[in-house]
Amino acid sequence: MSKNISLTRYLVEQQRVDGHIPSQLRLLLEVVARACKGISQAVNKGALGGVLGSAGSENVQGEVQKKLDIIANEVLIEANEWGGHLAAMASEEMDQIYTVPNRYPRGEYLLLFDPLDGSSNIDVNVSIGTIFSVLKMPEDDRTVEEHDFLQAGAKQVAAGYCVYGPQTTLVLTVGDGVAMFTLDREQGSFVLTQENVRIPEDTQEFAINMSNMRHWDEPVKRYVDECLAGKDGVRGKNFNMRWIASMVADVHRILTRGGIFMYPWDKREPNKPGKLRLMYEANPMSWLIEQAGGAATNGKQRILDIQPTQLHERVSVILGSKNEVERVTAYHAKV
Ligand code: P6P
Repeated sequence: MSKNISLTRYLVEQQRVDGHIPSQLRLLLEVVARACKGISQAVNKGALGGVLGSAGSENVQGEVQKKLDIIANEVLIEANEWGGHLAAMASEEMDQIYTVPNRYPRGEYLLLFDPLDGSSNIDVNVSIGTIFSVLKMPEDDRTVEEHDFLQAGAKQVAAGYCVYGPQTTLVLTVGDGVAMFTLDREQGSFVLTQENVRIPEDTQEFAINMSNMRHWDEPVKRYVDECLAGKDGVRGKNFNMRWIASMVADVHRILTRGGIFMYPWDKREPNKPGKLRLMYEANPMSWLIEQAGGAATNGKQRILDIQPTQLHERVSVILGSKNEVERVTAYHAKV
């Protein structure tokens, strides 16, 4: 890989050479990346910036908002509302959609994001991240409404995340594979550090919150029990377990070295299909995983085929190394 290909150059080449993305989408992705740099700065300041701790409010999910949740949300809104590439935005931190104010030109894209996923890890200095998904506005001559966002994940035109860890790394797909860009703080720019990311089809590493074991459905219990049985069991090999409780960090590990991530439906709240949100967590992560040769289902169907009915709906998530996801999904089919 030639040295120092910036995100800008990568996107220009995706636009000019490969014709994968129109200029408006390139501009949108550059603005999102710039916003992530700003969020990274705020996250890195931590206690020095007075940004840790709770904001004393709750989001639409009924979750306590951290100060950085709100800061990250504001950074993304302010960075994206004036550029003319968006019609509206939707965020985990906002109950309603945010339509671009009339004082700004309106574009043809819809941007959805979880501005700071894993925020329970903020105060303990564990990796967190921003997840984003881009859809096209179905029509371009009327007021945007919430139902315009309710498109299956397969309709995404771009998706990615920025993980704020030992490095700040932007991971992106526009449908032409997955590329990773590491923030060069001296240059202040994202530099291409990996492209054509591929996930091994097999793995010996699973990620799930084991404290919920007694609440899982049988297929998940069977899969995890077989992993725990190791080489003496039906799998004939030992498994390792990881759970960072930050989806961005767990998915980044899987994109980097393989693995399976599961946040399945469980009996704690039987009326909820899962904990994670479909539109701005599961869909963008599932597209990245599939673009890297992995698979992503809700146990019964491909996540990207799910037709959403609500903006903040939740979903059961099983994603990662293809053969492992197919195994867990097959166990569900036998129920
Ligand atoms: P638990 C973070 O709050 C999050 O939405 C995901 O990033 C993460 O995978 C999951 O929830 C962790 O949930 O129940 O293990 O704390």
